[in-house]
This record gives sequence, structure tokens and C-alpha cells, in this order.
Amino acid sequence: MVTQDQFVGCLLGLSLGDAIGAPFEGGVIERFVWKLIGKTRSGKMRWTDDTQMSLALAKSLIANNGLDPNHLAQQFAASYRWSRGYGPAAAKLLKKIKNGKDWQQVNRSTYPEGSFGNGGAMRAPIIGMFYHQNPQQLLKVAHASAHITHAHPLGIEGALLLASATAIALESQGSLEIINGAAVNCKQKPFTTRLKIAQEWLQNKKYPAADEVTKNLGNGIAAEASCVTALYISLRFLDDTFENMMKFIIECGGDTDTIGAMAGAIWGAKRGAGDLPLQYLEKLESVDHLNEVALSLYDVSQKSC
Ligand code: AR6
Ligand code: MG
Repeated sequence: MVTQDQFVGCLLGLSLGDAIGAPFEGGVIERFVWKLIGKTRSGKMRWTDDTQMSLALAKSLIANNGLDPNHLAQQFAASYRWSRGYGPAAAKLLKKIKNGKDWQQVNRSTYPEGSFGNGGAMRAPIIGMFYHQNPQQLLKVAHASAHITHAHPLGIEGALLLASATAIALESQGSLEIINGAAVNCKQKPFTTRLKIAQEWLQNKKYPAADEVTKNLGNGIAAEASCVTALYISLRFLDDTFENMMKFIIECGGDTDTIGAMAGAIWGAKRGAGDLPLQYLEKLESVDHLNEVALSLYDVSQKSC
């Protein structure tokens, strides 16, 4: 039986991983900017676009008892804030929608095949929660939700992987069941090759160092270079602490906030909010609001799926 605590754990885990990873993302300039804007007025850790878009998605699913792509595109655009650190193509696209363009006209305007960034995957745990009882609908909606901003097949595949991994984690499965079950939905070579490596590490209880994980699985902003990494790390640390998982993610470097968000969501879905570190939750921006949204998502999902 999936619990409210797991839904709250998934959304808070996503947000906490995002906020803890954010100061370590990017180069010197990005880190300097985050030093200036990474705290709220009351000194809390701010989250980034990962949480902002996940909240927009959760609220849109709640309002419509499921996915309404036009409503969701409007929610993404209305909640866009430059200070959340969006990817460049995503920012451009959302500003166009805000200025009245239809999302279907602009989701391939920067890249003809669409974006292959990890922005569609970073919010997919929300779909995994909402549709955890309906795997077919889960895949359909994960695809459609990613398509609005990340139409590239690799961007979409990342969303399928993260949504299905979250749903299986909610069912309290072990790490091998989670990765094997989620891998079934991946067909593209950049994903299947990395998944095979991660499956072999988990199966044979190998614990490669951070640089080896980065070298083999990636740590970049492309979906193919971060989704398997996040899934693997969340499963490796499933019986360990959230803090140790985040330390390892920061050691791996690269897109630390989004890898933190995706890994945090899966870890939180399996372990529940009760296992998240209180000393960090106390420092996180708008915890009460995240809590409320996760509980509404649970209620609506129970009724409509
Ligand atoms: N061809 C070439 N480059 C591409 C393509 C493509 N088809 N697609 C993406 N890129 P974007 P995101 C490159 O902007 O995925 C934030 O910090 C290109 O350099 O869609 O929403 C988030 O938190 C493009 O700008 O962003 C994530 O951590 C970049 O990939 C991260 O950024 C990102 O794609 C990505 O967010
Ligand atoms: Mg981010």
C-alpha cells in the first residue's frame, strides 16, 4: 500500500536534492550567481527550476484530475522565473508561451528535433507518483508531459525512465527490481548501454568511485548523461542516508541539482518523508507548501487513477 508519507517523501526528496545540489552546479559564474540568490530573505535554501516545474506539473494534474497539455504548458510559462536557473532553451520556449505562442508551435523552435536536456525527466517523478497504479497511462502521460518542452526522443526517454522508476520505488521494491523494471521502457542506445553498466554494478554489489560513475554514466545536462546516473545513485544509497547520497552526487559533479532532484525523488518515494534529514528540511524553502501539494496529489491520484 503506497502511503501519503511516500508521496511527501518523493516531492520533498526532489526539492531537497535540488536545493542541496544547486550551489555546486555549473562553472564559476553559475556558482557565483547562486551565492547571491541561493537563499531566501529568511535564509532558507532556495530550489531551482527542477522543483518549480515539478510543482507546476503537480498542480496541473490536481486541477485537471490528470494531464491537460495546454493547461500544463500555461502553468510552466506562468511559473517561469529566471532566478530559478532554467536551461537556456527551456527559458526561451517558456517566454514564447508566456507571450501568447502555442506550445506546439514553439517546442521545436530552438532545435528541430526538440531539446534533449534533462528538463523533461527532472519533473517526471510527479507523473510516476500520480499514475503509479496505471503503468500504461504513466508512460503515455510521461511522454506527453516531456513533449511540451523536451520533444527530442532522448529527452522523452529520460522522462519515461524517471517516471517508471519512481512508480516502482513507491511499491517498495528493491534496487534491482526498480532498475530492471524501469529499464524495460528504454530503447535508445545511450540509455540502454548505461543501464547495462548500472545494472551490473548493482547486481554484483560493486561500488565504483565517483569519477568512475561520472566517466561511465555521465553527469551532464543532457538526459542521456544524467538520468541513469541519478537512478543508479539513488539505488546504491537506498539503504544509506540521504546526506551520504548527496555527498556522492556532489563528488560526481556536473549537473548536481538535477541529479540530486531525480535521485532525491526516487530515494524519497521508497523511504518516505520520515527518513529525510530533518536538519536540512528545516532549512528548505516552503516545506509546508510542498507538503500540502504532495498530499493533494495523493488524494486526487487515489480518486482518479
Ligand atoms: N541539440 C543541441 N543541443 C541541445 C539540444 C539539441 N537538440 N537539446 C538540448 N541541448 P534546455 P533543460 C543543450 O535548455 O533540459 C537547468 O539547470 C543546449 O545547450 O532544454 O530544461 C536544469 O535544472 C541546451 O541549452 O534545459 C537542468 O539541470 C541544454 O542542452 C539543465 O539546466 C539544456 O537544454 C537542463 O535543463
Ligand atoms: Mg536546476
